[in-house]
Amino acid sequence: MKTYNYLLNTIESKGAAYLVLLDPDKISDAKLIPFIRHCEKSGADGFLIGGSLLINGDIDSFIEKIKIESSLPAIIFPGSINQISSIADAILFLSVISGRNAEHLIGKHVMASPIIKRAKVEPISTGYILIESGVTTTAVYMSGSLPVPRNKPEIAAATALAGEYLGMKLIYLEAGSGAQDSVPDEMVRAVSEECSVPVIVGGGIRDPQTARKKVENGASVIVTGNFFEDENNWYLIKDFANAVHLKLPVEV
Ligand code: 1GP
Repeated sequence: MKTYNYLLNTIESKGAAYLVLLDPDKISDAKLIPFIRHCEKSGADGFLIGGSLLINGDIDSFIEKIKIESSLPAIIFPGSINQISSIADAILFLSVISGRNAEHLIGKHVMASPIIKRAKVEPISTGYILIESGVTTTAVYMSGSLPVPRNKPEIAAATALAGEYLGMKLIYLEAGSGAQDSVPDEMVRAVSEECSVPVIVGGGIRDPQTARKKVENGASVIVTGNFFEDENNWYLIKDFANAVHLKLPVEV
């Protein structure tokens, strides 16, 4: 529970947590170290690590490099069961509860659980809810399931509550990496009001104002990925962290 408690404490003390997604297929070795340093000194609260395919390299050495550079938690955000590593601090144990595909509700979990146990990596049970976002995202395609229509906040809220009642510790509202439209504020609010576990919001968040709006509507964790694949945007990490940390004075 160490990493989960760290997230809860961060949410409590800062108002919300800011996690940066690192996809091993999308960041070169040369950029990884400077990016990690930049994120840490700019106020990010941790890293999510994962990708839909993981074609390049192995996840152990990728996470090892992160752990050498940073004391922030490295949390696996798995795209498949080959993304489990004993070097990580935790793994989001994702169930795609917006879908009705048994493989992503329980099937993969049966195969992954013994590996996670042997790796001694902390599993954090997470209800993963895919939200329609204007285009077919990789997450929707790979999960083989339909996303929640973006104009149906009540369906997202009922789905999240079901996840909470099933014992999930986090709810992740996912518009999909590189989504055209982020999760609607109204939906973030409906879900946050309905559940008592922290709500993560990610996908298509490309500016600090949008991140702030999600937090003001009840999001407890904000995730960005795609936007920082362009090095020219790195200088904005601090602005994202400031926008997410509702309870902290703005750092310059
Ligand atoms: C994807 O929620 C994350 O799983 C981040 O999305 O890459 O669009 O920021 P972006």
